[in-house]
Amino acid sequence: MAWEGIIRHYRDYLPIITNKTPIVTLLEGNTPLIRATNLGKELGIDLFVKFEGLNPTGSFKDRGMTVAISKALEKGVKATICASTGNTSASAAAYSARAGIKSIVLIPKGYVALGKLAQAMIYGSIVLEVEGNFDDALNVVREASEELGIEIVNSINPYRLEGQKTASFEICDALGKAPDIQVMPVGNAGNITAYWMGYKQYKEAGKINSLPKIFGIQAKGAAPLVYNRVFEKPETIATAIRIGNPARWQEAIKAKDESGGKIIDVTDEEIIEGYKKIASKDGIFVEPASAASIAGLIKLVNLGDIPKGSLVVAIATGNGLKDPNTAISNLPPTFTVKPSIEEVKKFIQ
Ligand code: AN7
Repeated sequence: MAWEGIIRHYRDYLPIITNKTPIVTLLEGNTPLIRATNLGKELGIDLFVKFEGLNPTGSFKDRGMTVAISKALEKGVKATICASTGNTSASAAAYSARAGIKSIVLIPKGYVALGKLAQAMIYGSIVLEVEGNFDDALNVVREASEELGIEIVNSINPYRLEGQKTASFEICDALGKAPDIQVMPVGNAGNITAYWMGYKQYKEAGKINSLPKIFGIQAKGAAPLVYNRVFEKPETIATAIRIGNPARWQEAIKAKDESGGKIIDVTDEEIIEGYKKIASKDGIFVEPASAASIAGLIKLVNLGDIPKGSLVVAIATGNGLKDPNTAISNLPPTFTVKPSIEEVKKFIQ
């Protein structure tokens, strides 16, 4: 049967969806779980990458947005609002457009990848660039949503998590069991919360017998969960996770503790190394925040936190094409040649 999107496919696990819920979908989900043979071999583990960058707007946010916008439409909401480092705004804009609902997005001025900004604009959102960071924008959005009665579609909206948990179902369905270990980037901490909810629900339903250890990765300049303090001025090349005061703080700590995992940080240099490595070794182009997964994975293997031979899933949350500037500015320049075979030969050994 053709794929119908995460709501229809996992309807039995989404009790919040009723017969009255109008389903707003772009056929999100069903993303590939790619065996990263080359990097896995180098690290001595059985490594899979869940490529969430292949969702309709290029990130995992679409899973949560299909549910949040469907429920908003059911309620008769006229407008949605969100703060975003870029991917949430792209997804909110697309799904709101499809539902015929107005969307307003607040993004930190100068710190959103080009592709994401273009998305919010073309889907027809009102795009407000805030002179401040994500945390400042989220504070305004919370106030505006309350005062103006506009539906907030950040991951403090519980419907978002309901949709996002379906990624853990897909991983278990593809593997026929739960992985030993999952590694994922953490920003506002909605996704780690959602995955843990999903794994626990699948175990209760008897679909899996074990639960994975969850390892969350933050950028060193934006690592509130690692150092247990708010970062007033978060800074990292991975702008998607440039967040200093995550909304789902306690839930993220709970997911880590209950699963027996850890939350660690990686430097921007390590992120760029992981970014180049997963693309050049296994052909998977992810955005910098997602490369934090890879950087964290390498670090955890070196620290001995991931035993050799483990079945590991790294979550690649967003598509590399969203942020071409970061790729180009961190790679050696290309060569310009005359259109002659002699010139071309000079570059081929
Ligand atoms: C590619 O778009 O917060 O820990 O406003 O875009 O659930 O926040 C994005 C977050 C990881 C972190 N990878 O997930 C937003 C936003 C990518 C992301 C995260 C984000 P959360």
